[in-house]
Amino acid sequence: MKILRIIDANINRTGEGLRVVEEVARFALNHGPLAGELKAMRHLLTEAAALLPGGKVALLSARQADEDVGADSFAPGEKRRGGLKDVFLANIRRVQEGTRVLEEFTKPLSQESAYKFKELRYRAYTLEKEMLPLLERPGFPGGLYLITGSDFTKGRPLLDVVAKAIEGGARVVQLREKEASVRELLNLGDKLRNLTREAGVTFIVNDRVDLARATDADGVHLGQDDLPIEAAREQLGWGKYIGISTHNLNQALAAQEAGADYIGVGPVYPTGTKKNLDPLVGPQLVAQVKKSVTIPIVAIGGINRENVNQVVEAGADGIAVITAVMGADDVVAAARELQGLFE
Ligand code: TZP
Ligand code: MG
Repeated sequence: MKILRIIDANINRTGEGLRVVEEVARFALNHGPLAGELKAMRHLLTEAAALLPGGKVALLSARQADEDVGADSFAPGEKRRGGLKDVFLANIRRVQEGTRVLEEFTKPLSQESAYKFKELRYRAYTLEKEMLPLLERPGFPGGLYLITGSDFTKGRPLLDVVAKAIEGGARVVQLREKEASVRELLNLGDKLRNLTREAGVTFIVNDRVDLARATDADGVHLGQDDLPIEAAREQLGWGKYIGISTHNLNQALAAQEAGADYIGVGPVYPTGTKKNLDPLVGPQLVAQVKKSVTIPIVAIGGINRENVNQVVEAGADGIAVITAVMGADDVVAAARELQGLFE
């Protein structure tokens, strides 16, 4: 009876911890895959409990919550829980401790059940490792997102132009040089990494996860035919940003579901800088996607000072441009004007 009481209390503790962490994953991080894993863990907890002799009924009859001598005592720090991260840590800890207690006390009653509690504990460790970096890093920055393009600088050195764009307020810089070799990209990437790091600007590598890792970029930007988000995530972990280009609502929804940190939506307008351009989507798709996803959306394709207001009105959180900044006569002023729309 005493053992059943311990088991009952710890099933509750574990289930409540899982539920709190699930709410963080779902509503604070908008994170489909992690929320799904937490839901699956709650089911496993229920399954493990049902395997115990007497099942739920026996556990309930052992419950004496009103006589719990520990009910009024707060653990140190319990009243001073700060942000989401603290809530997360306290509750994932609760799950780990609860499942350890369950494993120990159910062993003599049901090996099978004890084994499931053990599995849950290990899944809680993995989850902690994956979810913590997400709570520690800020959300993807909105505003001006500059994409490099050495051919569009009007003959000026690329690094000078990028430095000027940063001076004008660009929040993100993406390395994208379609004609360059991997060795050239690595070289340029290292330089851009230094420049952006010093300025506190986010650095993203286009297409290639290996280069994102090699340059210690903040993330990667994928196309629909590149490595899938899940595979890129395996390589980069949750501490890095993964963005993906989308050209319709279904792709946008799938990207969010797969755990993308932001999505590109486009091409909004005609552009001369991309070969094999997908069909134009107009600001309409930006507005439609904005209504349907919660992750940041970055509009792309032919955006300039004349049409930018339309995409801002459509709800874009950021704008990704090549020509409007790389090719501007006054790069600082061009960047300042575009970034100014988001401040
Ligand atoms: N993807 C869709 S359009 C585009 C890319 C990379 C190019 C955007 O360049 P610009 O000069 O801002 O139109
Ligand atoms: Mg690409």
